[in-house]
Amino acid sequence: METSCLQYSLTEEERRHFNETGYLIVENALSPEQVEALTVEVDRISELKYNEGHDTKKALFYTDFVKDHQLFLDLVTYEKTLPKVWGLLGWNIYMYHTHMIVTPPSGQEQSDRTFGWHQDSGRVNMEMESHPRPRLSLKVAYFLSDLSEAGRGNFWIVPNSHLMDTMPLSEDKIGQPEGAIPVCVKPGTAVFFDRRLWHAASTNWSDVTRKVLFYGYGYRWIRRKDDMTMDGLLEKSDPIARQMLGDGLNCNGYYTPTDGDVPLKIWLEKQGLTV
Ligand SMILES: O=C(O)CCC(=O)C(=O)O
Repeated sequence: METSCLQYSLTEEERRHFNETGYLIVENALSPEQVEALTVEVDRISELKYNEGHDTKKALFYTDFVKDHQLFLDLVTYEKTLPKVWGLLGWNIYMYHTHMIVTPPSGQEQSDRTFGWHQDSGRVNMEMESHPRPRLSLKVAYFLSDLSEAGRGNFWIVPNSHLMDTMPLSEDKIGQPEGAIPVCVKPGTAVFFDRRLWHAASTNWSDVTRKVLFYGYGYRWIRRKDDMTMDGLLEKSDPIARQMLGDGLNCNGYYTPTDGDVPLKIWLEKQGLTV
């Protein structure tokens, strides 16, 4: 990690916004060149999946993509976003899950059918006894296609809903919850969201294919949510990237880390920072 990343540290205003609303939008997190190069790789992978028989009208949900290209690996410790992640969660973190979503035009008539509203982490929400539910993790979504208009399969959220354990939805499955909004952003925007924020994927009624990369970060004692392939990646990664990929000295170190488990902590200390 280069110290130049510290210019992108979480500001107090960003912390306040994230804590209060459950999300944070960072425009121009990726340059147009990065967006273009990442899009080439996303298109290559989508093409492979379509050739393997994936329905070209249905959203492609592809996990564990970091192994598929250096550009994806580079984003794991991206200087414009990782400092904000550790600013929110602290240093005992790793990347527990990634998924790429490509949402082609659905060809469907626009409708008001209720989307699939949820908080992340599945059974955690039923089995963890506390109110409000604990934050535990967040995702950074990098938008590669132009979602500045609604109706393009936008990511939908209910701002300020992250401390709510339930979300009232209509029984007839028509309409979205009160306060719900489509996140309308330009290519290159990164959207950080608390796992507890009520959110949903939506139908793409436009003729623009939606392309997004999601990187999930959480505490090191949380299990990974997909294969999170590390083979071949650890060898070419620096110590902080290895921590983010899930490396460590032993299992006890997930709970009670020693310095060798958490190079990020050591690096921050060297910079005179405690998070
Ligand atoms: O595709 C989307 O916009 C929603 C993604 C989502 O629900 C998730 O990451 O949990």
